[in-house]
Amino acid sequence: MAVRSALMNVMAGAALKAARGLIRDFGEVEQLQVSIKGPGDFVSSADLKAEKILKTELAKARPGFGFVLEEGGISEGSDKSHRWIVDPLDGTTNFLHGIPHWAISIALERDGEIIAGLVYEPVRDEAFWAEKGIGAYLNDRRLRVSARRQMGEALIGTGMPFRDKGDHQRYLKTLAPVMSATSGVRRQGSAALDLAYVAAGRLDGFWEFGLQVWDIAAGILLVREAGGYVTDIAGGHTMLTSGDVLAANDHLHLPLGRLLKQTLNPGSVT
Ligand code: 2AM
Ligand code: CA
Repeated sequence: MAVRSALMNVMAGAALKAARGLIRDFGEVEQLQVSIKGPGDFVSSADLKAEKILKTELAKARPGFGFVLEEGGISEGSDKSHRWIVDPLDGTTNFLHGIPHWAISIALERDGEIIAGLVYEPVRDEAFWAEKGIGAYLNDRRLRVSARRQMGEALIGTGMPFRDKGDHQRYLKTLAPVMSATSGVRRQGSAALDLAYVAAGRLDGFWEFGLQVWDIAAGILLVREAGGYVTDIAGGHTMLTSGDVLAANDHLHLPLGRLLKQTLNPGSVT
């Protein structure tokens, strides 16, 4: 049985409290699908309420720490080494449409390094958590990335740009070769959960461009602590600034990276 640190207990406690409100609101969202106004404003307020609970609970337990909040932005704390990176509702579009695939993501950064991460999926009550040097867990079970070695057997997650966001042509270039090379591509709508699923071995890899730090900070630690690799698409370490992410198990990170690099930059890979 995994023994959570005091810190992880604080993170899990905050997530559980925020999740109770989100679950209640998610129940309402279904009813609102058929209303003329739709659930849009209702979901924005659910998101804000959850963020407020998370901020209050985390600040109560560790008063000096700073925050990077999806909705509330950056606030500095008296303790300059620590800050919480929080996405109160990752997968908002799913939530809005009544699709039960969304999560709360909380990461703790110490001196620029992520040392703890939690991605909590309230509908299935799945807490994916990791602490640096300690490992990754799903509830009480130790996680390990999948052992698949063949691209042809791999199931790969992704996130697509939408509306006027991101470079659609660049993304589409990367989609075609992954579709051909693998056993399937999934676009599930929550980057935090996609990374948690790579850590849990449900997905063998994942790539997306232009994500925000709160989408990925906890998930990156989860994948690494589960024995996987996370880089940007070129194999570098700019994920938290560029938002470009390539995560995979230890066998498939290299071939998947090659495939993506080759299509974006033909001639770059020998
Ligand atoms: P969010 O739900 O916190 O906004 C998936 O591609 C990622 O993009 C998610 O982590 C999601 O985070 C973000 N995203 C923002 N708006 C989106 C949209 N309209 N459709 C899909 N993903 C969106
Ligand atoms: Ca998000």
